[in-house]
Amino acid sequence: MTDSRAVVLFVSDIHLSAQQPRTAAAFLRFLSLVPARAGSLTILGDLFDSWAGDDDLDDPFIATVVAGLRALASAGVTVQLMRGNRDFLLGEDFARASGLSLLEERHRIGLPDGRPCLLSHGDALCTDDTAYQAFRTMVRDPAWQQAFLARPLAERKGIIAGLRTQSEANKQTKSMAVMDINPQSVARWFIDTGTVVLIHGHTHRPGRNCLRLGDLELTCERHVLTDWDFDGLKPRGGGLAVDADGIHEFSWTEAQG
Ligand code: LP5
Ligand code: MN
Repeated sequence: MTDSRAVVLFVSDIHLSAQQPRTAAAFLRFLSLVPARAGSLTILGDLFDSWAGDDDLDDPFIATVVAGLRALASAGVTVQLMRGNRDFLLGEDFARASGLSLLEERHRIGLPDGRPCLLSHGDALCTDDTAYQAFRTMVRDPAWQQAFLARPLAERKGIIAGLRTQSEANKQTKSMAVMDINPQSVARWFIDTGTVVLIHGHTHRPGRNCLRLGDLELTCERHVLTDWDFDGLKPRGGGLAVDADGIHEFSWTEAQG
């Protein structure tokens, strides 16, 4: 049997917000049980439904999440977090308060079974969604972020609420194919980084896909993480547990413990 400390867990797209209390409760319960099951937890983006800036750390809901993460670090679990398209403004103050380290987009690791693996939120691979990519380029610019963060917190939250509504409306007009990752972009990343496994979230289409890189006669694996939602009609949550035996999907239920 694998030593639980050797297990690495991956989750993403929990979309935590005070307006989704069941999802938050299920995720906090999950966090409290991680120390008994794994030595490390990596969150691949969109932990929060949106993030207006680290000056929101006093918010009572956010403080509860920070305390849940901090307890993991105190129990000796290594916690890492990559920013997603909803919470790319998460910064060092949040990381320090939560006892975790922030990962850059396209983070390369060695899996416990020895294979080189790339971690990503996944939105950067949706290259057919040109409207989103233009928006992404704008908001990932450090000067733009500095100017945005200089606005009052309440004003930022208002802008983000408007954008969320707009984003949901935009998605009704885009095809599923446009909003999925582009296979050529994935192949490019595998070649550029010398990896053979990719783990990402964002698309909310969990599963394992194989990609054959013809020139290299190599089959690469892409694993997509599920999103979490215990407030809607289709309760769901989970992720991947990786150990020396390989990559295993796990699902989480509200009653689990
Ligand atoms: O998030 P989701 O799943 O709904 O859809 C994403 C893409 N949308 C987004 C936008 C976020 O949902 C909005 C919240 C982000 C919080 C950011 C914090 C601070 C930034 C504030 C910026 C003003 O990521 C969606 C994709 C979908 O994934 C699938 O991949 O399609 O993309 C869009 O909907 C973007 C549109 O296509 C383009 C929008 C252009 C709007 C420009 C307004 C600029 C306003 C500037 C104000 C200062
Ligand atoms: Mn996302």
